[in-house]
Formats: sequence, structure tokens, C-alpha cells
Amino acid sequence: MSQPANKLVFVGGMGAGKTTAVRAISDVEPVSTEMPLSEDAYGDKVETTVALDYSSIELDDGELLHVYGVPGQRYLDFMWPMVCEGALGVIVLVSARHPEPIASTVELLQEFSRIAPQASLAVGITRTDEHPELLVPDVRQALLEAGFRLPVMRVDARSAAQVTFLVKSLLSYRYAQTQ
Ligand SMILES: Nc1nc2c(ncn2[C@@H]2O[C@H](COP(=O)(O)OP(=O)(O)O)[C@@H](O)[C@H]2O)c(=O)[nH]1
Ligand SMILES: [Mg+2]
Repeated sequence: MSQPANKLVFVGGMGAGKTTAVRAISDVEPVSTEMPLSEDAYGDKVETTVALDYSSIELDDGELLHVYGVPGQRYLDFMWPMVCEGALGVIVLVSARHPEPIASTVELLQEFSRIAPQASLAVGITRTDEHPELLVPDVRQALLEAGFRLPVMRVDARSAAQVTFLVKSLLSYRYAQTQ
């Protein structure tokens, strides 16, 4: 199966804003694929349902971008390589209400830089309207110390303008880097 040329992936934990972000910037009605699982994070046999989000957007110059949202929970990591194949960018979304926002972001950045070495990375922090105590400079500094120099910004996943700005920041950063 051939992969779409321009592919962008949102990843993050439950409630990080993936489905909302994909929906906010969609030109078309997004698709959510329900996946029944036989085990939950603790290995119990339960019926859990997770969603993979997909949609597409057309950028200013008519360039088509395929956008995916993939769960960041480790027990769903089998989905990561499939979704990331050929991706030009991976955006880690983290909710400011997450108990350990920085550690969880570093962990996802480490995983996805390994799974998708070709992709550029960026971080969007959601729900800072409710949790203003999480400051971007602190996150940026912690990510730098972990070896990640990349765009980090607040983003309200409900705002098309803010999500689009984050996407464009990743693309600009990607093309500004020396090859
Ligand atoms: N107040 C606030 N709510 C947000 C923000 N970003 C996302 N949400 C809400 O967070 C909830 C969870 O988002 P969702 O897209 O379902 O998260 P997902 O599990 O990553 O797909 C939704 O009700 C969104 O409307 C934000 O910046 N501020
Ligand atoms: Mg979702």
C-alpha cells in the first residue's frame, strides 16, 4: 500500500486534545476508527475502545496534508510505527492538567524520534486556560535538557487558528533546518 506523501501525526495521552485538534483543522468530516481491545493497561481482560483519528487539510498553497491522531498510551504502541510510516511531522500534545506533563512529553518524544527519525517534532500544551501554572519556558528548558530543541507552544485544541499555527510552525522549523 502506498503511503500518503504529506502526513502529520498528533500523539498524546487521553484528553490531550488529539480528536479535537484533528477536528478543528479538518476540511472534511474526520474519521475515527474504533478499535476494541482485549486487554487494558493493567493486563485485565476488558472491552476497551480507543480511537484513531484521521482527516485531511489543505494548506495555503494547495498542499494536502493527511492528519492522524494516535493514542499515546504505551499499551497501544503497536499502532505507532504503522501510523508514523512516512510522516513528515509528529506533534506531541500534552494537557496541562496531566500530573506529569514534562516527563510524559519527554517519554513520547524519545519514543517517536526513534520510531519516526525522518519526522520533525513539535509540542503543543493544551488546557493552559485551566492550568496556567504550566509555563512554556519551563517546558522548553526541560526538553532542551533532555536533548530536544523544537517548537513548544500553548495551543487550545478547539481553536483552528491555534492548531494551524502549530502545524505551520513545525513545517517552517522542518524546512529551516539544515539537511
Ligand atoms: N479548556 C480547554 N479544553 C480543551 C483544550 N484542548 C482540548 N480541550 C478539551 O479537552 C477535551 C478532550 O479532548 P479530546 O480531543 O477528546 O482528547 P483526546 O483524548 O486526546 O482525543 C475535549 O472536551 C476538548 O474540547 C484547551 O486548550 N482548553
Ligand atoms: Mg480522542
